[in-house]
Amino acid sequence: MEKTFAIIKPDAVERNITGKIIDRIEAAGFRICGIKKLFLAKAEAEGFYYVHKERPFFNDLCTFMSRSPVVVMVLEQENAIVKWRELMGATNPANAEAGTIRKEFGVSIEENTVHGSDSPESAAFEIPYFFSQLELV
Ligand code: 3AN
Repeated sequence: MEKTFAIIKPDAVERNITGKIIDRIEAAGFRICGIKKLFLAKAEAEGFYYVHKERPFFNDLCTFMSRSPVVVMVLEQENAIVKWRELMGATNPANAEAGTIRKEFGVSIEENTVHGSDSPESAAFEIPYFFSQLELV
C-alpha cells in the first residue's frame, strides 16, 4: 500500500465542490487516511511549494493558495501516487483528459482545483508537512 498527499485548492473550496471531489476520490478506490480543512498562511504555502521558488509563477501561486481555505488529505491504495495523478489530470485543465478532475472542474493552469504528490520523495516531504503520525488512521 502506498500513500500520497492531496489538496483540494481554494478555487474548489470556494465553489462548494469539495464533496464532489471527495466522492470521485473514494469511487476510485482510495482510502482517506487523514483529512482536514485549514487556512494556509502565505509563508506556509511558500514552504510547501519551495521547489518552485525560482519559477515565475511562484508568488502568484502562493497568493492563490492562501486566498481561502484548502482541504488537505492523505490517500492510500496500491500505486496511489500515480493513480491520484491520473485522476487529477494534466496541470493545465485545457490539456487534461476527459474524465479527470482538472478537466471537469479546473479553472486555469494556476487554479487547477487539486494538488497531488508527483513522486515518493515529494509525498515523503508533503505528508508530514501537514499531518502527524497520530492523525493518519
Ligand atoms: P502539478 O500540480 O500538476 O504537479 P507543478 O508541480 O508543475 O504541477 O506546479 C505546481 C502548481 O503550480 C500547479 N498545480 C499550478 O497551480 C501552478 N502552476 C504550474 N505551472 C504554472 C504556470 N505556467 N502558470 C501558473 N501557475 C502554474
